[in-house]
Amino acid sequence: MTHKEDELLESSAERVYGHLTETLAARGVDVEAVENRLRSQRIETPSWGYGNSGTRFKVFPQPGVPRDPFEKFEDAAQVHHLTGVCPSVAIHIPWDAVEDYGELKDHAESLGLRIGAVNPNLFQEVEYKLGSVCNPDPAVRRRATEHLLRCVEIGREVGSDVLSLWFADGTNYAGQDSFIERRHRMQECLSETYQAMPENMRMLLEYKFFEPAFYHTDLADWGTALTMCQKLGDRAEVLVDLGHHAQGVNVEHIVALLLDEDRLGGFHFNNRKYADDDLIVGSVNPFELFLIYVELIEAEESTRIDYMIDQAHNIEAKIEAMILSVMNLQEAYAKALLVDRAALAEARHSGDVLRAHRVLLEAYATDVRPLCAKVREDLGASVDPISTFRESGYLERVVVERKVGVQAGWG
Ligand code: RM4
Ligand code: MN
Ligand code: MN
Repeated sequence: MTHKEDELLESSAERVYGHLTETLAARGVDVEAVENRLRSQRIETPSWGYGNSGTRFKVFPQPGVPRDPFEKFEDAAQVHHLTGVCPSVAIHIPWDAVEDYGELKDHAESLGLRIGAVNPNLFQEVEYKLGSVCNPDPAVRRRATEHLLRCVEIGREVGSDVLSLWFADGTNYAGQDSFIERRHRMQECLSETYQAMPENMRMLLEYKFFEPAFYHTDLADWGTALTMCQKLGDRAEVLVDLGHHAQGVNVEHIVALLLDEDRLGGFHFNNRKYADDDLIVGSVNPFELFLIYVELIEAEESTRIDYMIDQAHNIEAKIEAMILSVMNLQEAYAKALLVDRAALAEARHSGDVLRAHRVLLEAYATDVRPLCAKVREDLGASVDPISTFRESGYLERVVVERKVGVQAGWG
């Protein structure tokens, strides 16, 4: 692009932004406050989203995929650099197991990142065929608990204050095991883990209604996760993964209920069409994402919520998919911040169904992209992150650098 074209583009972007902020101000929106909230938005990306993944039929390796956790952090640093809001990265153990966690921590910091949630992996050992913390064999439960305790330690070593747990535990056939005995076994293992956590650490419990188990899952829904958290203590909270519900479940309602119980700990953002598809967030149902943020807007000022992405990019370019997910989260959040709360409350109280609904539609229909671009620019990131990434030559460079060796991933 020539200098002149560049200037023209810039001035037209400024005009679009100016027009939007004027319209918003006329609607009574405090644009400065909205921009402040957008600048302080934080989204954690998952180390495993940078590695190879696939379906149960095939893993398609991609050129340039990281070979170890250190390289995953390098890719994550690109996402942070271009979006400005992703300074932390979740790790999965043993997928990200290293000899020296201090070294991984230093590496993250040298890239302007920090290590976020530690996710123990309790579903890939042969011993876990009948479950991990719910397994009928006490020796297997011991092994699972030791891994959980080790992950608490790793959290301490890397300066993380979140232990994020998802269990594949469940049964495949009616009669296979006792629901209640399994629940008690889980409670015992988790209490021991909870007791071992340092004071500042929180335990997030993630539910999922099926898969890999087909008959019942021990933590199947928000209720099973919530009651377990209540037994464990205040620092145990529920994590909502957008892909972990049956079709048609109202996720924003669950979000509101957990907020009201003061037990919403965090999110695994992604999107799905059918099951736990782990697709780019906002790619299937952006309206649901917006409605979730509508519930969060007021509550998030007084409670800590960890916003994390949990995706598997099987056929799409991984770093770009992560960037697009973050941009979609910025837009959903921005739109939710535009909701006229006073008008909504008034419409609700006067029983004006359509008016209340239209207040939401008004915000949702606003094209907030110029606002998000401006916020990214303010943060020293990119107004157009995917194009900037494509132009940077990063991928071409790592494709060459990472040619030799084994790529990280599962399968
Ligand atoms: C599960 C769940 C967990 C994730 C694993 C890899 O379905 O979403 O959060 O760690 O997949
Ligand atoms: Mn998840
Ligand atoms: Mn999942």
